[in-house]
Amino acid sequence: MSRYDEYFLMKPADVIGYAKEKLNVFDADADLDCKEIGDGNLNFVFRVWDRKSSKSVIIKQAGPTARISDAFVLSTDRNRIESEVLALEGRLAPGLVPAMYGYDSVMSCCAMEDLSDHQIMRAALMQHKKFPLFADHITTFMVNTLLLTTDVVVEHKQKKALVGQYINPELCEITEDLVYTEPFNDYKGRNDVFPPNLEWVKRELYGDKELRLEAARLKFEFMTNAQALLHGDLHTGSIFIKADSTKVIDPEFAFYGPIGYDVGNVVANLIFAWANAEATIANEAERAEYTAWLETTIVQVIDLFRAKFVKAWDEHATEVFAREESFRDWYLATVLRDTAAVTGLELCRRIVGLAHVKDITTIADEAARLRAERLCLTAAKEYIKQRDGFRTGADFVRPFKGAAERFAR
Ligand code: SR1
Ligand code: MG
Repeated sequence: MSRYDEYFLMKPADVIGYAKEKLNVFDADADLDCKEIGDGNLNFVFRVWDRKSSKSVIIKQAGPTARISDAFVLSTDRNRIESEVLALEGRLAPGLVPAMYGYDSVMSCCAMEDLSDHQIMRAALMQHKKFPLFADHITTFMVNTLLLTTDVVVEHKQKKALVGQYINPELCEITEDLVYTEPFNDYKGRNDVFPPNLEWVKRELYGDKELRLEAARLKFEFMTNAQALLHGDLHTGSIFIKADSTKVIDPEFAFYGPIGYDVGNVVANLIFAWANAEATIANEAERAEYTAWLETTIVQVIDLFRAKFVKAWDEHATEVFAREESFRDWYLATVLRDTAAVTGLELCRRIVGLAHVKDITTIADEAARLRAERLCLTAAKEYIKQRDGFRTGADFVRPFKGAAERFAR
């Protein structure tokens, strides 16, 4: 009998015992310490380290409700999904996710590589750090994990089995509500709008009938287009980074959905970094340099994604129609259309919805925050409504730069 034979929510002392008993990571005489370091909305993340050696490990445990609010009652099966998807992503995109050491279905926890030498990307961008390799790394991650799990590449019965393996109803419901519905009607009354912006949001989002209709269409595409195995929450808080390394973490929202959901999340969160830099860097030359780097990065994310997608398609496609003239280009155009739409949805939901981003909430000056929010939301509407017109990286930069010009500083 072990005290870990029945599920309970662990505290740091329990995690030390767990690491000693269940993991094959530390020496028998290890002197372990542990700290809870999670800052996400759902789970508990523990770092365990040996004071005697340099060994350390991360243990992530799922609780029965979301950390952000007990109102979200969630199956702890999300930890299985996260563990299995991280292992699969590690095979499809080697070096771009943490190494997995194991998954425990009783304790709903998993053990993985400690990435303490990296930094959460959102925090690094808010410190105005540049990562010249990021666009290359993240586009390899996206093309390999997304295109290589579609019907274009995977045998269709096997792909349907994967769809079943990664059915993720509760976490999908969170996205359906928080991303695709509430920003446009606040129907659950849980939006959290910056008070000085409330009337503007009511008019420009809730009051825009055309926008609501587009959100409804996109919501139904999200729920029914089982295109690829998504990460499902690919924002800059789900990425650990350092100069020469990018590691994607936290795929607990994974399920089979539209590819553009992941790509759009990356683009939108780079735009949040841009809006933060634009609002907070006082020195004009520094501001221009850093925002220009972010713009270049967005251009590269889209253009490298396109180029790698085409190359991987030509190398790996097995579907009989994959080489039908123009089919590949039509398919990629639909992915870029969805990417534009999700860029807009993510911009909206992080500003008016329940789950915010620090890039915006930490802008201390009220007028500057108001302007940052409005320029993001104005661009968001263009990404959603004009989504058919987005093809190149340059297309993706135009809406927020244009909106910034329209709102005087
Ligand atoms: C209730 S969870 C709120 C948000 O946190 C996660 O990271 C996802 O982005 C989700 O939408
Ligand atoms: Mg997360």
